[in-house]
Amino acid sequence: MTNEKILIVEDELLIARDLSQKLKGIGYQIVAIVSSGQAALDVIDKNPPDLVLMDIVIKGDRDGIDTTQVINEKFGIPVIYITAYADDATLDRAEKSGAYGYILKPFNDRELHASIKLALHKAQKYKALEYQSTRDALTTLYNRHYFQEALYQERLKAERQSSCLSLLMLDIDFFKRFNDTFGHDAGDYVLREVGALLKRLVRASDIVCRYGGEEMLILIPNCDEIQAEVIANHVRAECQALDPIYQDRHLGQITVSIGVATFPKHARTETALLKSADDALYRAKMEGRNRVLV
Ligand code: GH3
Ligand code: MG
Ligand code: MG
Ligand code: MG
Ligand code: MG
Repeated sequence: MTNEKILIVEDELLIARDLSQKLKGIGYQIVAIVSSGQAALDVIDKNPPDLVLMDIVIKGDRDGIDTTQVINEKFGIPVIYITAYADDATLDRAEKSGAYGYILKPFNDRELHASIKLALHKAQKYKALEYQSTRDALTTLYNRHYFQEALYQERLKAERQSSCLSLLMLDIDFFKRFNDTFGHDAGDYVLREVGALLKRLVRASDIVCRYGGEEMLILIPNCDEIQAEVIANHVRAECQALDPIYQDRHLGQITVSIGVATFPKHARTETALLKSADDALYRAKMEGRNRVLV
């Protein structure tokens, strides 16, 4: 049984009902039947389906292709067109909209079923690839590549909204000791534990990344340097409280040093912000580690 959720966008009620019956018969759940682009976006926002079947000529000022473009950009949910239109101009627009398929009415049941299965499979694969390409494999934190893009976007947003954006650069103190004393696997375990702790401590809008070997970044939107220093000290204290145990051995305390920098107070570009946090981290190390400096 499949049980994936499908949204039907179709302005001809008889066709929509017939389609809905067919799909239920094969084992899919129908999230809703709607007849306009706006209604489709509203449903997706509240109860995202796994797939959308999209008529091209529908009610409202957005047609199926424009709606698909929005779904593709904002939600990344696969869309298959169900339409009677196969003229060149329509096909050309459809091709550029990021859809996963194009089925002509009247439907052939087997073709419909096959297209849905292929699209769902492709979407799942795409999602897995997207996850892999944005994450660090050891800690599952975001990777450096993803972070660069996020930093750019968040800096633009902060500029637009005249808000602050804080960056915490964290480095585990004497990390080499864990490797040297307990082995590389124990060192890996420490990295995963610290990564998991950071994820637990931050809000959903914050971005945590593994920047290098034992260096991690936390990007906090709407946060000035005073709040950032408080958060950084909380992170530092929680790391120290971890007491990691690996293969029945206490690995000892983890302490970290953290450098803090805030946009726009300390720097106005991504590069300068990273440099400013790195400088503060360097000073924290020089002044004895296990501390936060701004
Ligand atoms: P400091 O307080 O100055 O930061 O000292 P440190 O020992 O933490 O710093 P250093 O940069 O000298 O050592 C970092 C070590 O991290 C060196 C490298 O072998 C190790 N490392 C980097 N990536 C990984 C990893 O993925 N797993 C493990 N186990 N070790 C790693
Ligand atoms: Mg129609
Ligand atoms: Mg180092
Ligand atoms: Mg270190
Ligand atoms: Mg380091």
